[in-house]
Amino acid sequence: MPCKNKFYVTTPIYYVNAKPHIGTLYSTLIADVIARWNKIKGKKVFFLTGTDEHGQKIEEKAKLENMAPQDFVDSMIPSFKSMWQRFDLDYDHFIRTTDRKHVEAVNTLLIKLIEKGDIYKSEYIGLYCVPCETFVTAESAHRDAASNLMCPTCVRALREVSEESYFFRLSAYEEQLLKFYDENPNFISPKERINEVVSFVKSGLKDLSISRKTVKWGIPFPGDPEHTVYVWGDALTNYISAVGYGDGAASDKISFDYWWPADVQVMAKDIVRFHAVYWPAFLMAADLPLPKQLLVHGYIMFEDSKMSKSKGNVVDPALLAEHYGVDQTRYYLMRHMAVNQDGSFSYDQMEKQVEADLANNLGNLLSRIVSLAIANGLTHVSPVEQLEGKTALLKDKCEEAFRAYWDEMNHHHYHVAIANLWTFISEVNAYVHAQQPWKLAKENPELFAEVVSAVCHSLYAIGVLAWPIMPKKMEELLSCLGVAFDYRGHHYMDELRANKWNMTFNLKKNETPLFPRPEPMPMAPGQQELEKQSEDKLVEEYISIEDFAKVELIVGTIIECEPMPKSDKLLRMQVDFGNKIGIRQVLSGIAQHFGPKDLIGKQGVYVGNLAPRKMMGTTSQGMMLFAEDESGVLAMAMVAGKVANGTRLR
Ligand code: ME8
Repeated sequence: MPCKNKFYVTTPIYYVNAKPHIGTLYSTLIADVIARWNKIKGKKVFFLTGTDEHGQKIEEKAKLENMAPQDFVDSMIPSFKSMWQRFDLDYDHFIRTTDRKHVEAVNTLLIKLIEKGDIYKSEYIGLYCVPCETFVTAESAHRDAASNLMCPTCVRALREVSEESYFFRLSAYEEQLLKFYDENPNFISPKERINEVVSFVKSGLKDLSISRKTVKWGIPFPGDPEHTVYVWGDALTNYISAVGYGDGAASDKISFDYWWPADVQVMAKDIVRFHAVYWPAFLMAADLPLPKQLLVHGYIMFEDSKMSKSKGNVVDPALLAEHYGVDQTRYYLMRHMAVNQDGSFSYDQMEKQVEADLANNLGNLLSRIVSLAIANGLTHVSPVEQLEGKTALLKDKCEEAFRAYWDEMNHHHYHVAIANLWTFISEVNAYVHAQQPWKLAKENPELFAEVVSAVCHSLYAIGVLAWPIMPKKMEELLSCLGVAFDYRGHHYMDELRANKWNMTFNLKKNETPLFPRPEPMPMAPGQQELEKQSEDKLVEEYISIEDFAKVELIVGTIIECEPMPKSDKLLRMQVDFGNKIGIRQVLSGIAQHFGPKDLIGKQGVYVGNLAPRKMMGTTSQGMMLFAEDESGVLAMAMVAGKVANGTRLR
């Protein structure tokens, strides 16, 4: 039965070829905040996350690790689960695309589409990027210095793939999709993102290739096990398989009808098209309801540049949790990043924000008022009968703060919601400052009790409202007020909306400060020195992937080789680089190391896009690569197995 009171939120399922990082943490954190926010709104919540485990990329990574694909994917799961646990990401289910139930659901979905006539077999010819697992059109491909077509996302070489494939009739859903976007203007949040989706659909949808013969590590295609299901047909289905789609059991049918459609599906901008076009089309074809909303967030960068291992700027979430604390990290990410924009991570900024907002503004307020009240024998705090003056004003501000927070949170404007709430905390601090309760304790005990009660009611509202962002710390804050937080069976939102300020509190001092002042992040050994060096030095040491992609390393076989006349160093070779490039002449100064007989028939590695160079009046159209050891002995650079001439190294 569809239920109004349920809330189903999902994250993308992450590829297991990399360990969880701050980007994947960020998406999962947003989903956790949404889940918790809905829990305190009284909804019954299902929060799904998981891993995407099939495909060529994973197959290749497993090979690199010398492991069977299943063993490799199994080995990656603990790092995800333990990281999510570390950050209190309280998911209800962790789906893996290798789960039996998921495999069954993919089969059920595809059989339904086959029966409907929405799937047919044909020939696929296209440019394919292996790392991104995506086909790229020639128009959108990037061109390198030698005009080779490269992936526009990762700037790596594209492979031309031609094979038999099953196709999904995506083109048939163009009109239906446009009508859906038109009728559901809130389908994508932020709204601006819908424009790029609409123009993509309007530019004409091509049918989608949904199977591969060349990829072995995947779900066998129903009725044709020579094919495996191509990545998106497999991955997207996780959102329905996790809640029982395709399972014959009656209980799972009930579960599916109850939870589906998802209320919010969280992802970054990189995968919007798949979720906003392919996914709804699959669901339309299967006569299933569409998700209510996609929440699309920006990318986290490191101090304005992309995080990458070679730059040494990948932020490790475990280190952040260890050094600053879990909730401090959760706070910083949610407060600092505007969901709809890219944002940059900086240790310095994080330290400043944690110190100002958490240690000073909120932490001090709590410890000051609780210590002062207890020191003056006030542990049991009662509501105030008649509120007047500054206290009445603060109560009104508390109500305003609730309303603003409610609106912004419901619109996914988390950073604005938090900023507003922290403005209220500043107002509570200003109220304390103006009332001077440390004087009132002796001079006016009645007003002192009123001030303490007002601050406790404010802190209570803050603790509950900020709970989705910092669950453990806010439970700790509330326990200092004598409140045992439990969202189950409690109508916190109704209570805060009514803003009655009719509670009693039993104060308890915290043993340690709620938010200790953050220490600067110590740098890894040697890093301090590195930091001192200029940007230029760093640039000298590292090249970007784009720079690397400019160098075309290709494999070729020497078919002819002879000493260059009048030279005792140069050899002149004719090298076969395959059909596309052909035979090129390469000169190399290696005659003192190798004779023609050593080289003819050998397959080596060449720089293919070096500008042609004349040597002794003869042109060389490539550079042969060698390894030279300290004693000057040369060894020819080769690939481990025989490959087709013209194959590019990446
Ligand atoms: O795309 N900043 O998996 P993936 C913010 N398996 N978010 C980031 C980020 C960054 N720097 N880096 C990654 C896949 N993300 C597919 C998804 S879903 C049916 C299949 C987050 O491991 C963000 O949510 O590449 C992005 O969309 C997702 O990780 C991509 O994860």
